Amino acid sequence: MDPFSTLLDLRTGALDPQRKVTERRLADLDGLFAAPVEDPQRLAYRVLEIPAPADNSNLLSSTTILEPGRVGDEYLMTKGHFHATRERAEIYVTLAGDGRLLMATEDGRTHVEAMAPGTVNYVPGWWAHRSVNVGDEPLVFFAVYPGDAGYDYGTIEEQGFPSLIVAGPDGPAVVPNPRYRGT
Ligand code: PAN
Ligand code: ZN
Repeated sequence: MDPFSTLLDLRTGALDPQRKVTERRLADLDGLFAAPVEDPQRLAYRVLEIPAPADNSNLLSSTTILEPGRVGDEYLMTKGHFHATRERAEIYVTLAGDGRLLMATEDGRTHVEAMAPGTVNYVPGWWAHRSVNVGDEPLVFFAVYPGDAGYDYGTIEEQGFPSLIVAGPDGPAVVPNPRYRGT
């Protein structure tokens, strides 16, 4: 393939040219939140991808724009996933907003990192990852990952994350997930 460039707007995360776009509405996040979803058509997040061949010789990259808001006491968040090729790592660079990167291993360990403009989060292989918007503005981050990382959403759909990030009286709080079904 030939080299190419894309313009990344460092404030909004917009890509020019914009190629593949994935939209997730609350209806697509069915069962993610403990409380019922009242507005299923509401946009939760968009992923704008810079396509490349999905193999280990290439790097994929994308912007995620995660809207602010809550369902019950849980903040809007991404579905979250392990990489289908478990050992594949990833880098997140936050451009805007206030977030938390919730990570978990298959044996139930949790790790939370802050996401703020300029934060570079390193997600090692074997760690499931979910971003959570704890602020009042869109949370925008740019991600880079190996082309063959892939997505395993099923494990998280079945088991959930061991911990949740909820709105507490003093702001965002990490609490055990009572619905966690992992080991
Ligand atoms: C990110 C995520 C993106 C959306 O690009 O795919 O933030 O989150 P979900 O895929 O969990 O819905 C990434 O981690 N790619 O590997
Ligand atoms: Zn990932």
